[in-house]
Amino acid sequence: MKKKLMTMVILAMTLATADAQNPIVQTWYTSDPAPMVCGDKIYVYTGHDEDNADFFWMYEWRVYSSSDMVNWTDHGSPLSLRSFSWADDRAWAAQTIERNGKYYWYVCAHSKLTNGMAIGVAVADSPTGPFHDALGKPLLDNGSWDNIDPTVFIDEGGQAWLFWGNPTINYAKLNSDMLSFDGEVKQVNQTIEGFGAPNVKERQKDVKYKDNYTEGPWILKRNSLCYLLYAAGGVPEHIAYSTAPSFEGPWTYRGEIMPLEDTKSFTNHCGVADFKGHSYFFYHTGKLPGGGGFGRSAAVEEFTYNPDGTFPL
Ligand code: FUB
Repeated sequence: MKKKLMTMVILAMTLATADAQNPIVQTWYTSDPAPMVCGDKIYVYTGHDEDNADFFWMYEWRVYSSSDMVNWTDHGSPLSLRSFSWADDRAWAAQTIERNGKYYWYVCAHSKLTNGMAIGVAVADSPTGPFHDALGKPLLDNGSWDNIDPTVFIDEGGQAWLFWGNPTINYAKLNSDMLSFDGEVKQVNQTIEGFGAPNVKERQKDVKYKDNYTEGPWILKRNSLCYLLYAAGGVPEHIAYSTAPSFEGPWTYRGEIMPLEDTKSFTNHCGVADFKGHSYFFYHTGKLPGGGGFGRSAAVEEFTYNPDGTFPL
């Protein structure tokens, strides 16, 4: 976040959560944090970077919860590559959502069926599991390497939306079973107005665009406004966002939420949640001792939306 906001946020954190520390978990590397509020707790679903890794060789996902944003309970790893018979590598970014008392954990992993990245979904009766592969096969597996970083949101009409992709932005409506698509998978047309740069294939080498979508989308809807937050700028990544009147667009580029800073990680990945009357922005850094670009850890800052719904700059 920009300096002014950081100062404000640090002050707010000092006043509101005097003992909060970043990274929020200091015993494991916890990448790609995805918050979910359930009852009086906030859960954070993360990836798990291996110690001393030289790539994103990742094998499991983990869950943490808190009642006060200060103390975090480790619920272990209720989901791993072993949970998916079709997956053999790269347990990358994921997100969990509740519907009708069931918890759906959308993941991406390397598919041994197609040798691409695929999206799968696990289900449980509790936010901490046990989770199992809900379909026994991927939800989407077409051999593409773009199928990473699923993000999910259920709007006020009960429509569930799934977005994902690097460097394309793809989306589909989910049926109310949360296990199948309602209609076809669509691709967002990236434009300068919508995302700071056109679709990758249309970008010109000599042009300096004001921004560009890279990966790690996070969708939400608040006061009738749809938000798409994302890692941007290639590597190193910062976090930017776009808004639209509907998840089908048209999208308007809104600028950076978390500009580049020395996070010691060349990737970033965000998630946002409102919890007990406060808004929180989750991201990851490589700042845990021994960490770095392949040893990332979840962190969080409190923020306040501007009156018009934009993020503070
Ligand atoms: O954690 C592996 C990959 O790194 C994620 O899928 C991306 O969003 C980036 O954070």
